[in-house]
Order: sequence, then C-alpha cells, then structure tokens
Amino acid sequence: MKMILRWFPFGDDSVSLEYIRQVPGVSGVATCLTDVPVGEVWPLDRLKVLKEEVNKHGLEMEVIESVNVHEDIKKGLPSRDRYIDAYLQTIENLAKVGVKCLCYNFMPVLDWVRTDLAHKLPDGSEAMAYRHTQVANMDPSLVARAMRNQANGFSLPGWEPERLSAMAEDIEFYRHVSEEEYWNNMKYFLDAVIPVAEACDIKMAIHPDDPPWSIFGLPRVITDAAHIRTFLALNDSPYNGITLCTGSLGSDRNNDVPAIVREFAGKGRVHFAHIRNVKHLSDKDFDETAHLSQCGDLDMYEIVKAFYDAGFDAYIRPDHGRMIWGERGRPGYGLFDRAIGANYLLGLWEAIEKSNKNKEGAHGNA
Ligand code: DNO
Repeated sequence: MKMILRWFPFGDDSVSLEYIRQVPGVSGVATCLTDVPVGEVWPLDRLKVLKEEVNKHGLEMEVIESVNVHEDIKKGLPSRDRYIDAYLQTIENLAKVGVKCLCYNFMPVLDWVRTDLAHKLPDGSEAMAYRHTQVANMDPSLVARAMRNQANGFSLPGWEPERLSAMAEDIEFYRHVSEEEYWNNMKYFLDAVIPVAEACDIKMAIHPDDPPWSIFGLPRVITDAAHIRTFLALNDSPYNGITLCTGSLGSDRNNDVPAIVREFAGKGRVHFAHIRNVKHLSDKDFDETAHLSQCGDLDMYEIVKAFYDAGFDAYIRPDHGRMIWGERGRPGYGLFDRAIGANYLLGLWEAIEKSNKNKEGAHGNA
C-alpha cells in the first residue's frame, strides 16, 4: 500500500511539495494538469516538467486525479470519438512519465456537490457539508456559484469554467437520456479506453458519484455495490477498476462500506482508495468530519482492516480534511488535517499488520 496526498501544481495549491514531503509515510502525490481544457490531449512535455518537479521533492507521481471525461462522451454524441482519441493519447503520454493509476469519474454535468464548504463543526473547525433540500430547491447554477464563492480563490477540482457555462443546457439534455443509455455510453468509453490502459499498464479507477444519489434529475451510476458490480461487468479487465471513496459511498447510510471494500478490493478491482469519514444527519444530509471513527459514522478500523485483509496493494489517500489551526486553502485540501488523517490511517494499518503477523507467528509456533 502506498499513502499519497492530492496536490495541485503551478501555484494552485496552498500546500507545497516541501511540506507534503514532511508528512511521515507519504510517498507521493495524486496530481493533474488542471489547466488543460477537458477533451484535449495532455502534452507530454508538460507532464515531464510536472513529474520532474514532483520527483525533485523526493515524491512519486504514479497517480493522476483526474483526467476528466468530455461531456460529449457521456452524452454519447457522434463527436465523442474525437474526444476518446484525445483521452487515449493522454493515457499514452501518462504512461511515458510512469503513471500507474488514473482516477476519473463519469458523473454527468457536475463533479462532487456540497452546499457548504466551510461548515463550522462543534470544535470550531470547518468542514464541507451537504443538505439535500437546499440542493433540491436551488437552481443548479446557484449551487455552482455558491461553491465557487467559497473556494478561497482556488480552482475547485472538477468544476472547470467551461463545464459551468454549459450547465443549464447539459442538464436539459440529460432529461431525455435514460439510465440504460447512459450505461451504454459508459461501456462505449470503457471498451475504447481499457485496451489502451492495459497496453500502457495504467489502472483505470472510476470515482463514485458524489453524493451517491440523483440530483437535478441527472442519471447516477456508481452509487452502491450493485452498481459497482454492473460497472465492473461492463468490461472485465482488471484494468477496469474503481477508486473506492469511503466518504462518497458512505454518505448513503445503506451502503455497508467495509463490505464494499471486502468485495471489490478482494477481487483486485480497487486501484485507489479515498478515505474519509462522514456524519449522517438524515438519509440525505451529512457533514464531513475528521478521519477518526469516533468523529463520524464510518468505522475506520473496519474499513482499513477490510483493505488489509483483501491484500490491498495500491494507493490510498486521506480524502478531504477540515480546515484547522487557522489554515486557509482549497476547501477539503489543506495540509494539517490531511496530514493527521494520513498518519491515523497509517497507524491503523501498522497495528492491523502487526497483530496479523503476531497471530501468524503464534500459529507457526503452535
Ligand atoms: C473531490 C474529489 C473529486 C474526484 C473526481 C474524480 O474532492 O474527490 O473531484 O477527484 O470526482 O474524477
């Protein structure tokens, strides 16, 4: 298992690689070229510069989060082939700089959605929060504007300006797309991409929909174990896998996250894990919290143990963190709480690993 942190290059992060390097146990970063418009090829020369920068700080760049999928691919438009070709070339370029895992999502129109990016928790820290009735009663463009206004001047991952400008039109378009058609569009994408990912030895890791239920009437695909099974069966290659985000899946109280980890990590189809905790306030309202089990409704010990027992040997990052100790940065991506989260998760891992080895030793001696 490799513990990594997400990092945004070219000055678009309040956290430096120097600081990330000082977080014990962190071996690399998940990063991206945020300024390449969705649908264009990521240039090899820029990837080389990025890799050099990361490596210079003693860190690895084996994970990219994300190469976003052009809306025309998700809509199944004839122009999708052009954008899929660009995606394939990007994968080839990523392979040339040693990338091993590519996180992406297939959410229509919007990436993740929250109603408050600086919600005050009882201890005075700030975390992201989601209130469903607020989303249900709000114009999508207002939700988007509210998110941007709370981003402390940083770009929000997955909320590219070009995506926002076409939002109303795109939402209208999807009113006429059935879930079945949407799944077919996804299969079309996978069947083109997975063979190339295989040849390039890059594991594709789709991120769950966040939140894992429909908003603004849009189709949802990666929301629970049943849908993940359907997704993995669309293309059976081990290179077609998931990013298991405990917080996204765990926002739905019906999802048994440790069981989901056991099932899919056990089959070698989890290539990346985002681990964070959430506190359920109702079926569709939640606050993000500190990573510890006692701070939210997810049992982190059970989750980490499920990864360990499944022989998980891929990448983990502590997902989102709170803003603490007066830090200001991109919501969810400050340094302090993610550093604490990473070391909490590493601590759980070490304890589980050692107790397992002790048990094996005891059996060996018996
Ligand atoms: C939010 C992130 C997502 C994720 C994408 C993957 O903080 O978890 O933006 O990176 O959905 O494509």
